[in-house]
Amino acid sequence: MFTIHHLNNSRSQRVLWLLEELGFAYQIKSYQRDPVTMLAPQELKNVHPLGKSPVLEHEGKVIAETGAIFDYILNIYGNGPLNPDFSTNEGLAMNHWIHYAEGSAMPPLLMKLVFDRLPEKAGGLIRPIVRKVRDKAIQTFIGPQIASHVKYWSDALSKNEWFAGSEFTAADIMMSFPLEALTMRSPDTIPPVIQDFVKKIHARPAYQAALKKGGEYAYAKLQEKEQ
Ligand SMILES: N[C@@H](CCC(=O)N[C@@H](CS)C(=O)NCC(=O)O)C(=O)O
Repeated sequence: MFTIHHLNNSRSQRVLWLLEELGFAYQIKSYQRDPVTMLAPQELKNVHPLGKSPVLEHEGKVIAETGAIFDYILNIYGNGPLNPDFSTNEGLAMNHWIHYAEGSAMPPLLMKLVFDRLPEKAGGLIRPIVRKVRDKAIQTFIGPQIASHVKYWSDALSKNEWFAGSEFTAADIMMSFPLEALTMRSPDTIPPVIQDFVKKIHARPAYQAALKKGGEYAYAKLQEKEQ
């Protein structure tokens, strides 16, 4: 049995969804973010020293980092529709997107989130200066970085229906988080092809089943708006 250490409103939603798609049984150990700092509770550090979610426990093994968890679960599942063989173009593409999602796509999105919140954290006197620093960083570095990633996603989804080709794979589950995060935070800047992708994944029965079991997940808001 898989145990997922799952934090509300977080990336670990993807692990629940992957397990639902594969039809694997799992249990959830739930943790709540601190409503002020948004950090995970100390308790999660008892499971893994970084204290971040997701963490997977299986047969005495403790695995952290979403990409590593995906590799572990997919290795148990073997090759199949969601996990094309590594020697095929689809398998290679899937592996790229699985590692790209956390390695390259998320860092500029996280930087934007941190810089956006900087002025409210600064004291009254220096707030205008901090605001200027934020604007400059977003204008000159973070914004162009995000734009280049968004174009990369749009080009991929304009060429093929799914990230790794014509079939839905684990790469689409892994890529859901950066796409949902951006769609939620800056809906007006999202090209239609990305909006369509997010709508399509939200309509999947396994996505909805994972949502029911995982609880609060603000990134599925688009779906709520559509209903
Ligand atoms: N790259 C890591 C990121 C893990 C991570 O930052 N998780 C967030 C949830 S989205 C977290 O636990 N945040 C709470 C905290 O940092 O205390 C992964 O994909 O597993």
